[in-house]
Amino acid sequence: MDIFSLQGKVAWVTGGGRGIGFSMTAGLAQAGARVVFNARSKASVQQALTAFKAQGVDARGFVCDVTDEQAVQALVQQVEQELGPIDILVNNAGIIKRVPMHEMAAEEYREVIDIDLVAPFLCAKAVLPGMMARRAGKIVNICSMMSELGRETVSAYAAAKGGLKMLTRNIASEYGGYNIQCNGIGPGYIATELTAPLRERQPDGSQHPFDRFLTDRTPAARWGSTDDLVGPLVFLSSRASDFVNGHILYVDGGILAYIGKQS
Ligand code: NAP
Ligand code: GCO
Repeated sequence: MDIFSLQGKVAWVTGGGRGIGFSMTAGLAQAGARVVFNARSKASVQQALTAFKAQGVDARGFVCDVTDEQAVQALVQQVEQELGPIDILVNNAGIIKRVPMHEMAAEEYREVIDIDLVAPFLCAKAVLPGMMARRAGKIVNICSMMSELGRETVSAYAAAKGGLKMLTRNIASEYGGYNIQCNGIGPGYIATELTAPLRERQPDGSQHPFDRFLTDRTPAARWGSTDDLVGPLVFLSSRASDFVNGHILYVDGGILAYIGKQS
């Protein structure tokens, strides 16, 4: 079953220094890829390299803010000179701001859109020419439950992730003829820094209301772990998915299929 092997491939995971991106970077390496990641500071890159080394993962790290088109282009050029063509791009870098929309500043809204929706466009635009020339490539965009559902306080994030779903489908439509597959992964609720505020214990030591709500709303009755995303990503990065294009693979423990437990 070497159709799942990534041997000899070069993979770039944006924001791969921690959280979901860290596990995905390690998972792609374990599947045989040479892996590259970026973070916004040298300290973050160094911290991640130390953690990767401790796990026996030989990763290359770059300081790059994915909203900076020149920096993105420079990263791709350097990687392609030093390691060879980028075969797999994982648009993972992302932020969230939880603010009631009527109280959200325009600058806050724009920052979320810039990182979660404009940056995936910039990174895909940077790798597409090489993929087109080679007539092969994999782009995986990390979407969200909020690509399908709304909830209070996450208007900017839901707009960005809804847009990312359609950007995924449009890249698939526009570049499928070059044997480039662009798909999305829609994680459910995953235990990382980004969702830590939704799990932290209340002052009286009780469970966070959202934590209880979420586990009741998930057939698997648990939060996802970053490792739950590795298998789906290896699939969408490998030959095994060469005829899968424009698909959003939800890895959510069944949330989107479930009306929720009667309380
Ligand atoms: P996280 O732990 O906060 O990590 C976010 C990563 O994105 C960090 O590595 C961060 O790097 C990087 N990043 C943010 N802005 C950046 C920028 N402008 N330039 C470069 N890197 C940037 O979040 P996470 O939970 O792993 O989320 C990763 C992705 O999964 C996001 O797209 C998120 O929307 C999505 N997602 C998360 C969940 C969940 O439940 N956790 C569910 C669905 C989707 P720095 O070190 O530079 O800050
Ligand atoms: C939130 C959470 C979610 C998750 C994820 C769900 O505040 O609702 O942060 O948005 O991060 O995107 O798939």
